[in-house]
Amino acid sequence: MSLTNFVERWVDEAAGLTEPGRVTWCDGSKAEYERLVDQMLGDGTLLPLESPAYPNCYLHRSHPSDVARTEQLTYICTRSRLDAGPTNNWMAPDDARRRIGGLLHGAMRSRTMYVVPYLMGPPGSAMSRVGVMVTDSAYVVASMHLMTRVGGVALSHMRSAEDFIGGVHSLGDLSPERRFIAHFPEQRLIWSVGSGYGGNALLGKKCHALRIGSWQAREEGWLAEHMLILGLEDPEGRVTYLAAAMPSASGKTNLSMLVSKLPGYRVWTVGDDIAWIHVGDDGQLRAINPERGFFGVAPQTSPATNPNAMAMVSANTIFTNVAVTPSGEPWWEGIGTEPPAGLTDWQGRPWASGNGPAAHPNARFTVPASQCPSIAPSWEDPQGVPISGFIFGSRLARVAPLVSEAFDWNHGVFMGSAMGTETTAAITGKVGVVRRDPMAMLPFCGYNMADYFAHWLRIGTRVPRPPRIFRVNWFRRDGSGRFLWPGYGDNARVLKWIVDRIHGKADAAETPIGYVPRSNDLELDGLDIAPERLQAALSVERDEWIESLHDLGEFYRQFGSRLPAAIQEGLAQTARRLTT
Ligand code: GTP
Ligand code: SPV
Ligand code: MN
Repeated sequence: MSLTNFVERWVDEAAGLTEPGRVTWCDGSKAEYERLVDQMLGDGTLLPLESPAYPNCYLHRSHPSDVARTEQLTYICTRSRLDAGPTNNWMAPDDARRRIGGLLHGAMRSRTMYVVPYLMGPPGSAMSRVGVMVTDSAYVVASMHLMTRVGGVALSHMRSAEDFIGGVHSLGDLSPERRFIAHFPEQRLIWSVGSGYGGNALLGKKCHALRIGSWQAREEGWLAEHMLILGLEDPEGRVTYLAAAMPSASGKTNLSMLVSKLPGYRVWTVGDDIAWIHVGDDGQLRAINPERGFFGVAPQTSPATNPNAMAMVSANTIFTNVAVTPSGEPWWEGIGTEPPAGLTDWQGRPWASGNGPAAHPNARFTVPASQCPSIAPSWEDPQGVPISGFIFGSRLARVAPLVSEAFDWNHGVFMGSAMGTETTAAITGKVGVVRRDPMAMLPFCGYNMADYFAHWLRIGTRVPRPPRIFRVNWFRRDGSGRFLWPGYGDNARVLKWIVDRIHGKADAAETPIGYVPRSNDLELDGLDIAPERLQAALSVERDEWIESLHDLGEFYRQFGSRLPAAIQEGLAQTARRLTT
């Protein structure tokens, strides 16, 4: 049987379950994208943005209850509950097949089922992987066109008949009551019903590239991470590549394409959300971006905070849940202009001050990565780019300093595992609640997080000179709630310190939590910041840290004996350093 026959048989099974009126195979062509857009303009799924400043740009308004990822409805369905671990929702595969199968059964009656073969990763890369998803949403198909490589290119990268992840997606009735995002890593299968929202519905992204991907990565000895990839070019023209994990809506897109406020430094973008990282033959870690587009947060994106993003979303972009001006331009809070008279909000209502935000706080843009002015020449290199440093960043008003460096690999893995963060609008639920989010993977690790820590520790033993590991926090605040650090383009100053540490050129103070720069270890030329504010951003407060370790101990306890000794030891050592 040929490779495609096997895919066809799987698609037939999906059709047997969902009973579509029609089946359409997608080829990923421009003509196909245009047909989908025309059809969606016809049925109101997309609205045109009439402004000539935004050619080929469209607005999609989602169902008002379908605006973000729903972690409480996201499941890992493994035979053994322990393999999903205590931080994931778990459902037995048979139960899932019954409950979710019931919702998918006949879900596409009289609708079109689109078959979308997609490639995650650059063509020609041994690190790239194939998925085949079926969906009854034209918006999902068009978004997959922008975010992945769709069509024959996918099927031609299958290494064997069963070398693909299957995904079944249906909008269902969009009710959160009948919504599930289920992963069957043992069957290489994803079932998603009841949501059209990005991370729930574009199955190549979080479901495949992170949850199933992390499972495969552990089996095959690589890493699938919620990380941006960037190259920092220094004044000598040397480019140093870094990968940075940060929780949802916490600065990856911004950092990956920042325009440096430091003369002579330049950031090159390889990816903004996901990194697949392999140990190369030369013992060096090499990373690819499995995606080919950006699904980025719109609010607070402006010519001042992220000029590259503003430039890239001015054509061929699908906006979701933004507001729209009377002249047909997208608008959101923090875009840099006052809300114009006659603004229409994200739900299509006339906006008035006092009505809440005009754009949904998790409004997004979907755009081809190739349109980013800072896209790295190496971004589709089949060999990936060499990674010299890892950054773990989160959103914390207190405790974590602007930047610190781990003492060594194991200490860095401990540091990542200990990360806490304030929740954001990228997930439904309460915003601003501090929770543990190890390596920004809490919602995305497809297996037991304790085993994930062990996997990270093991990777460190396989590379002769493991990358340095850093922790950043752009979000520390003063007593009145103002950010201490200006962030955005000034984060280049922190990147410079990180890269200088890697190349042995920058100084730091040794503290109980790692190496932390003193004010004069950072390049501050041209920065207008009060010395005491910078001091506060860099400070390590013993009492705050000791308090945070209690909570961390609680978090670790749920893993029982599966928690690696080196992680427990990291906690014990930090406590000792803080109290002596
Ligand atoms: P996902 O796509 O959800 O994974 O998010 P992301 O990590 O790519 O987040 P993104 O870069 O889009 O950041 C979203 C939010 O963080 C926006 O509100 C930004 O304005 C804010 N943000 C990003 N960088 C900084 C910074 O350096 N300082 C401050 N204060 N806010 C920042
Ligand atoms: C995130 O929430 O981390 C995102 C957006 O990158 S989504 O793809 O919707 O998950
Ligand atoms: Mn993300």
